[in-house]
Amino acid sequence: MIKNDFGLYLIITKPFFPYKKIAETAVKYNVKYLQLREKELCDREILQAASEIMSVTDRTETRFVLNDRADLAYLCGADCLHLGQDDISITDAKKICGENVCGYGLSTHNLEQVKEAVKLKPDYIGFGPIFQTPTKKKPDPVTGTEIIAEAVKLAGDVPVVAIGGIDGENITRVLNAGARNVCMVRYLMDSIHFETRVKETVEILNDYGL
Ligand code: TZP
Ligand code: MG
Repeated sequence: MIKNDFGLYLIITKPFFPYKKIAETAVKYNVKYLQLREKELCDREILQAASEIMSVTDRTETRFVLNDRADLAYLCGADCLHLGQDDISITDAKKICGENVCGYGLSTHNLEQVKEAVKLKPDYIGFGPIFQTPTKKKPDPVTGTEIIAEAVKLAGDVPVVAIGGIDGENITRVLNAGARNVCMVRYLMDSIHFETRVKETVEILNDYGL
């Protein structure tokens, strides 16, 4: 089975450091996806943040992903758009974004949703919350680590990004359970040790062949 796994997926939410610094670090460590997920910013602030991030990621291997908003993704020329189960469908998003946005990611929270999501051929799917998380306002039930391998199997060649409550302590449990791509929001964003933590996480992923 061909897999397109990539290791670390970065989501920017209320970062301790400026957006530009986060983007520079993502590019430095060759992070494939860098998502802007700011639920409390107004539209203009999101576009401003997107522009700051893309001034760094443009013409690099790091793809800029905008969360939730097809209209803003079209306007800023994001590389990808990330949609949740309650957002508009990929089909509708494509009507808004046209050729301006090349890739789509989808959130899933259980195995049934994974099965449905892969039919839409997204670039990757998010799967979780693996552990409890305060980052999401109304989180879905925790999946635990036991069903990660099944989610990965069901997804076939679509990369699965494990998300939710993952940190430097429990990441190896997630990887040992079969995850090949991980996202940690608070652990990385809400810390003065952001760059060190990215570096250490990338080293752990490297140890797993990622
Ligand atoms: N989707 C499922 S859990 C989650 C999202 C966006 C938030 C994960 O944040 P953290 O801080 O890594 O628990
Ligand atoms: Mg959403």
